[in-house]
Amino acid sequence: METKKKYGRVVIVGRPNTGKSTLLNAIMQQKVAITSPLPQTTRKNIPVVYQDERGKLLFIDTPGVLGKVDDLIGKKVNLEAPKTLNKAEIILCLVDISREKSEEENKVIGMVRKSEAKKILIYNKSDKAVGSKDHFAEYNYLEDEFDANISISALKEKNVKSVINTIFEMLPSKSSKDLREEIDKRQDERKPLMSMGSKEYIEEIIREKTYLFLRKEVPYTIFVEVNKIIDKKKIILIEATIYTNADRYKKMIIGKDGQKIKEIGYNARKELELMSGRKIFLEIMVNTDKHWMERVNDLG
Ligand SMILES: Nc1nc2c(ncn2[C@@H]2O[C@H](COP(=O)(O)OP(=O)(O)OP(=O)(O)O)[C@@H](O)[C@H]2O)c(=O)[nH]1
Ligand SMILES: [Mg+2]
Repeated sequence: METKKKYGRVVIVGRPNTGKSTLLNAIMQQKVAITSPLPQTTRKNIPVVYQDERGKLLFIDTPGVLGKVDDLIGKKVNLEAPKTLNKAEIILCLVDISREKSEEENKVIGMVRKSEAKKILIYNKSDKAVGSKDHFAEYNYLEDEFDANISISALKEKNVKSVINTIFEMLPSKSSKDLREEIDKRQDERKPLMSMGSKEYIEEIIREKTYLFLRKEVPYTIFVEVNKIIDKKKIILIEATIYTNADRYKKMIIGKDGQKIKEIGYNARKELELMSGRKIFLEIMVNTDKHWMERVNDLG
């Protein structure tokens, strides 16, 4: 007799920087989303299908929900997570137990509360918060509201398997035909997000490295576009542009004697070469475009 496979949509939410994308990468055992210590590194919802012998899960990584946003991009990004919540069978609500709970967690918890999905409270960064430095106690009151709670380290890949196990245990053994079709279709149409053929992949890697090397305010002002990918036999030539909305930011991205952009380019190239096993020549230009935030619909 054929055993029934389980299907489910699992949305990952939390305030910025709680480790949502790190967790998704750990679940998938490959980099499907960029990560950084800065808030709203993820700018749009990222759907990825996980599959094992038990069934298929459509994970959706969402941008962290900010309490207050002033700029246009922040506002757009903040609308992404709420779009997904009514489409979930299960919600993973991530909190960072190495830092104090704040109004931002309350905002996320308020959103999660409204959903009828099953809910798992995930205490992340357990590696960082030991003994008196952890903030578990601030969430204790929520445990009754959630269907499960799990303490993990997404970065050290500790207890990530028990997240997957709990999800499969929670899902009903029967799923609707629509749900199965939706997830199967997603799996078919989605090439690995992170593949060299993907313009989006290269753009995201360059954005990640820019976040890594620049001061806090600059990253929010940037948008990366790959202009050309030319596959020569021995080398792949890539031309990309980092757009920012003010000349002073452009100066910071380029750095003194071009030092910053060199660092960004070097690190992006190294990672792309590692992933593709190919030699890469990467040229990055930096341009000011005051209106990119209004122009851009796809936040990729
Ligand atoms: N020590 C520790 N650091 C972690 C852990 N998980 C994530 N981080 C770090 O926390 C930072 C934020 O991780 P992300 O995965 O980008 O966080 P996010 O929730 O996706 O953030 P946004 O996309 O901005 O909402 C990165 O520097 C990660 O390396 C963890 O379990 N332990
Ligand atoms: Mg993220």
